[in-house]
Amino acid sequence: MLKIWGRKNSINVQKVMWAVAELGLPHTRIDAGGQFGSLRDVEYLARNPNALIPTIDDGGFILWESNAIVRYFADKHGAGTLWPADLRVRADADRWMDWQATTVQPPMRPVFMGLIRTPPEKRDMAAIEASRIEAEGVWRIFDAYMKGRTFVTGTSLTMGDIPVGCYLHRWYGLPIERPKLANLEAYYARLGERPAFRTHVMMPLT
Ligand SMILES: N[C@@H](CCC(=O)N[C@@H](CS)C(=O)NCC(=O)O)C(=O)O
Repeated sequence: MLKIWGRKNSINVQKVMWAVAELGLPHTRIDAGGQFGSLRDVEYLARNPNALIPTIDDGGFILWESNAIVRYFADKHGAGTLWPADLRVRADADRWMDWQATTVQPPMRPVFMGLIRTPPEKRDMAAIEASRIEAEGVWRIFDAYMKGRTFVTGTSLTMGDIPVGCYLHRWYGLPIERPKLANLEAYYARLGERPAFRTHVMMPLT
């Protein structure tokens, strides 16, 4: 049985759980990280020397890095759905997954950590606002791209939607000022129609 280590409220675990639910894969999830600890246990470090979640064990094959795990499941179980058959569509999906990791995550992290995981008296509001402005610029790029599109690569959900979709929930869940971006909002609402997204991603930010 597929094993997944990681607490439910971790955005990187949410990517994996959303993919697993879209694909209907039997699995066991083991709470780890955050209040559950155990990431520095010898057994966990042997699986993932970064002491981070998520990590999976698929029949003895150990993998970490959330986007790599989503790609692995998509390739293994999602031919023609999460894993587009066409090379160029797949490259497009892949591109937006890398874009989340390299472009969305850096400005989003300080806003999330500052407002959700830092007590009010310890917040650096100027730094949080600078990152919020930067994140807004990044979401404007995606809003423009999504004009006329249903999902990231076209008319159906692929692996390319998963990382960016998780971060979009975070963007809309943060107690911040946001511009009205119609394509982004419509896309977020569309993701919210999916049971797998609602169950594994659409939870309060903690
Ligand atoms: N690039 C890694 C980042 C993993 C990561 O930063 N995980 C965070 C949770 S989102 C973590 O393990 N934090 C320590 C903890 O939860 O105790 C990935 O995408 O899997």
